[in-house]
Amino acid sequence: MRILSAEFIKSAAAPADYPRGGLPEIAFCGRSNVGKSSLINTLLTRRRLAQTSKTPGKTRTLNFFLINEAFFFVDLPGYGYAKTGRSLKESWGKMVETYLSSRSVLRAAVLLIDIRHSPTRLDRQMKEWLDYYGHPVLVAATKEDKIGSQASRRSLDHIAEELPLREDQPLIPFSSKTGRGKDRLWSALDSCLRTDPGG
Ligand SMILES: Nc1nc2c(ncn2[C@@H]2O[C@H](COP(=O)(O)OP(=O)(O)O)[C@@H](O)[C@H]2O)c(=O)[nH]1
Ligand SMILES: [Mg+2]
Repeated sequence: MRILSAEFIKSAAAPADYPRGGLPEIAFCGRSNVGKSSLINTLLTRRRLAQTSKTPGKTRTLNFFLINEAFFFVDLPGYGYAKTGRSLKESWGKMVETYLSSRSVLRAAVLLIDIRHSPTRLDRQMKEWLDYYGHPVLVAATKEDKIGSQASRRSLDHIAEELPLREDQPLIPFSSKTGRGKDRLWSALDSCLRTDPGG
C-alpha cells in the first residue's frame, strides 16, 4: 500500500460523532502499551501520527485517521491499564462495544497481543466481541524483535490456542522496530478493504 496521505480527523466517544460518508474502516485494539500507536505509525510510515507514549492508558476515545482519502484507521482506546478505575472501565467497555456492534463500515479489526505475554482475560473478551459481531480479525503479535525465533514460534502457538484463533484468522508476528510483519499485515488489510461485505 502506498501511503499518499494520512491525517488525524477526529476523536469520538459516541456514534453521533463518528465520521460520516461511509468510507471503510479498520480498527486497532489491544491493551495499553501493547504497541498500538507504534504499529499504526509503522504501517503509515509516519513517525508520530498516532501518539506513542511511555505513559500508558492516556487515550480514552476512538481516534479516526483518514488514509489516502479512501479509508479510516480507528485507534480504539487501550484496555487493562492497572490504574483505570471501575467507572472508567465501564465507560470504556460501553464505548468500544457500541462501536463494534453498530459500525457497518468496519471491515476488519487488528487485535494486538504482545508476543512475550499470554493473552489476558480482556484480550479474550475483545476477541469474543469481534467474533460475536462478525468482524474479520487479524492478530498482530507485537514487539517480536524482543524475543528469539524459537521463543517466537512457541509464543505464536500459545497465543493462537489461548485466544483462541481460527485457521482463517491470520496471526502475524510484528515489530515496529524492524518492520517485520508490515508487508504481510498490509496485504491482509488490503484484501479486507477490497472485499465489499454488501456485494
Ligand atoms: N522493541 C520494541 N518496542 C516497541 C515496539 N512497539 C512498541 N514498542 C514500545 O512500547 C511502548 C508502548 O508503545 P505504544 O506504541 O505507545 O503502545 P500503545 O500504548 O499500545 O499505543 C513504547 O515505549 C514503544 O517504544 C516494538 O515493535 N519493538
Ligand atoms: Mg497508543
